[in-house]
Amino acid sequence: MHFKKDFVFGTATSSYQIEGAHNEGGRTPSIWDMFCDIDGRVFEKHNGDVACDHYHRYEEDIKHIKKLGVDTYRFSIAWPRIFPAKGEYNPEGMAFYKNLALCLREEGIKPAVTIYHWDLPMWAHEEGGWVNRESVDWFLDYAKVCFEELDDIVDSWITHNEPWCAGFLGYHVGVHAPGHRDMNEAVRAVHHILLSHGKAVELLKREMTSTTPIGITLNLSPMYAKTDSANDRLAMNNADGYSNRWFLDPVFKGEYPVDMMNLFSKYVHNFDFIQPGDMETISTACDFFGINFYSRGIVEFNAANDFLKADAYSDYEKTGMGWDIAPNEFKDLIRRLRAEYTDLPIYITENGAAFDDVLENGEVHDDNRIDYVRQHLEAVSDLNDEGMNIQGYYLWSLMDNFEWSFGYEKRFGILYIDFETQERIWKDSAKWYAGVIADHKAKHADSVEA
Ligand code: IFM
Repeated sequence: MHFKKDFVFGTATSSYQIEGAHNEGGRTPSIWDMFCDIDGRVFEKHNGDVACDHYHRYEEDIKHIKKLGVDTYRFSIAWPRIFPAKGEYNPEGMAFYKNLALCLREEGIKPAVTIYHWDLPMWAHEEGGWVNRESVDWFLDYAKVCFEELDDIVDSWITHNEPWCAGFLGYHVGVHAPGHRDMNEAVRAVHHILLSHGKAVELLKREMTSTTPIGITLNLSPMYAKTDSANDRLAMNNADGYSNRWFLDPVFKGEYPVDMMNLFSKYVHNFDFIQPGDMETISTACDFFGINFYSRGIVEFNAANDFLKADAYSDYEKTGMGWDIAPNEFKDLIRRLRAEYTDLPIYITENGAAFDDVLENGEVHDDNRIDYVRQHLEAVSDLNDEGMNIQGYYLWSLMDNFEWSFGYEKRFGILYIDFETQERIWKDSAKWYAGVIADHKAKHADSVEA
């Protein structure tokens, strides 16, 4: 594999998954604190109260990031640290992220900042959360103060991480906070999340005339039909609509896919929450497009399912999450995005894998993770040879962390966390990734060409 000189290597985390300090610095609870507290929602009732204690150990963590040699580090801001109550700005919360960004910069690491990675403040949830259109204004107040305070020390902004999870997993499937199971709510929540994205882009670029690049990150899974039958192809189309097109079409084409509106209309009796001008706002031009890729989907027809689809058996090798390892399908996805949606520079804002790591004599030999990342980096390299313009890659994740409803049971990190002692231990994958980056830099050290 080979990359142009200015290709950026990074690693990523998110606030609730690593910070801990749940009741310090003025922070109030988010929907995830509430969700973790409900019996049966999160593996062994784990929560983010302490997590990786990154809030107190961020300086140590930056040393690890520096040692990896990455160009950039992606983290998210916890909304309840910034607005612990409605309309109440908390400078102490902002100070944490300012320090973090400044320390990263001092080490020559570019901060890539996600504004929303799922920790909605409880005060917002109590007023209807994302289902309430006012959430767009609350988000804008929050984004505005982030831009005002941090724009000069941030290298790129991501408005939202994976609206599919925040919207559909949170309000339709119910396996993420707030744990609702209501399609009507989910479709409205997604709309308001996307609208808040568009408005934040307008705010930064038009009103504040900032030149800092801004984009959105979608998690996308290419879908395949189990067989070529008309039924399975229908299932594939619906799965693709639910996971991918419901987000891609509004962001890049300014419209929701009509076939999916039709399908959703069994639960969503009117679409009057889509107000004049909304779709133009949602499709406001961004500077880049962030993609989180983990796996593909393979589906078959199932008449008993609301959307006429069900996951089908696949004989692919799997990660510890049971997800198919599918670098070729990742290539299909990127080619399709280029053909059907956008010419924007692409960043892979997350890619990585959980495996059942074993810590033995202070070492973790995670060859499976190395293979996974290598295969996807090779795919990026091949795609760029085809002219796909992928400008960077963020490995998920810097360290083992709170994997949402799976708690600490699933480990995605390249640093192993001993959650008893908070010791950070380099897995083989971290050493390998550092080597890939060092080789890349050495290769380009003297070259002037891109
Ligand atoms: O841990 C998550 C992350 O928060 C969002 N993208 C997927 C990761 C792995 O499930």
